[in-house]
Amino acid sequence: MRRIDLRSDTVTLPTEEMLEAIRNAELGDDVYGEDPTVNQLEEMAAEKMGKEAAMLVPSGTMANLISLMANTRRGDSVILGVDSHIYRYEVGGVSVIADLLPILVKEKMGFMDPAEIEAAIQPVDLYRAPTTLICIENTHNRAGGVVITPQQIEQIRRVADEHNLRLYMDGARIFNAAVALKVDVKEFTRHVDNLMFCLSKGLSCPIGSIVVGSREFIDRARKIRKMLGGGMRQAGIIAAPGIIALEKMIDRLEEDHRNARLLAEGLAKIDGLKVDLRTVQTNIVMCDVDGLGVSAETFVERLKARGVLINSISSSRVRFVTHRGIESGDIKEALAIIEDEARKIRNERS
Ligand code: TLP
Repeated sequence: MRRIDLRSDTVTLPTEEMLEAIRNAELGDDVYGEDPTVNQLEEMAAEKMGKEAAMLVPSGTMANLISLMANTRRGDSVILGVDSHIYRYEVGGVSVIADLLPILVKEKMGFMDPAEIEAAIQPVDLYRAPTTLICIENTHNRAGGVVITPQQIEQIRRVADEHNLRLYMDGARIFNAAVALKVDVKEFTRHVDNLMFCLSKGLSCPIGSIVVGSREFIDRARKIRKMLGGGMRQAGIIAAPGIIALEKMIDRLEEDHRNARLLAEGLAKIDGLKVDLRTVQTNIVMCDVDGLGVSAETFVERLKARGVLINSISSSRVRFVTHRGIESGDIKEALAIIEDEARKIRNERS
């Protein structure tokens, strides 16, 4: 049976050109700062983001953890979205390893209201864990890949400045945001102190994320990366496909967005499924299956048996992600299977 894998853009495989670049990469020991390919990628990333320096790490989770630690001191409090990846899917590293107290703010369409952020900031007194950092996520995964616009970030920046806080962006999919709004990625990055983005999602690299910020911040981050065991040696084999990703893989994200739209519009027409089309701005589609009378887990299993792979993200919601390797033909095929399976479920239940 053919598989149509819509679980995540993390399932993308490297291109032939990437594999070739890995084979030919010039290598050195990156713990000594001597891997020329890593150095080239880090310089490119810093430049692209309009920041002084950058550092390659194995994963987005490690990038977030290191950034939390490099931006704060143990015992500080940090403002996080209640639906943020850092809070929900990173095994509590923010508390367990970074020793930070999360202060949660609800997002609406992925965006935390600046007034609510302001209200959440802990006053400086004898009793409170001082708030020193605000984290935003862009695009926002659980909100359905929605874009937090440069104007929205600017509003949060104002609150950060007024209270002398740092602003960090989990930009795992920041290029999806830039492509969706057709603006330079610096429009987003210029309002934050530092950020991370992932090479291993829509950009199709096998491994890797990059932390970007001021030279001082990255120096601190390097030390923390070493402490966490993330210092890598001939990491040029990871960096080589990263260079290709930054040069060639960004513009094609547009195609993933078109496919997500096609999928979302198709799903919205199926009886029992609900999609909020306003949230479909990039490569993620959230879909409510409540109307079918089955749980999201059951729906996922039923589709898996037909070769369509997706993830459930709550008891009633499932997530579809488009990526390189999924063509519009695959979307149409998946929609036909989903429609058929939804009809069967409805019949069984009537
Ligand atoms: N997200 C993964 C899963 O962990 C849910 C996915 O399939 O979407 N920030 C954001 C916004 C992310 O979506 C992810 C990965 C990460 C950080 C962590 O990156 P990795 O998986 O490289 O540790």
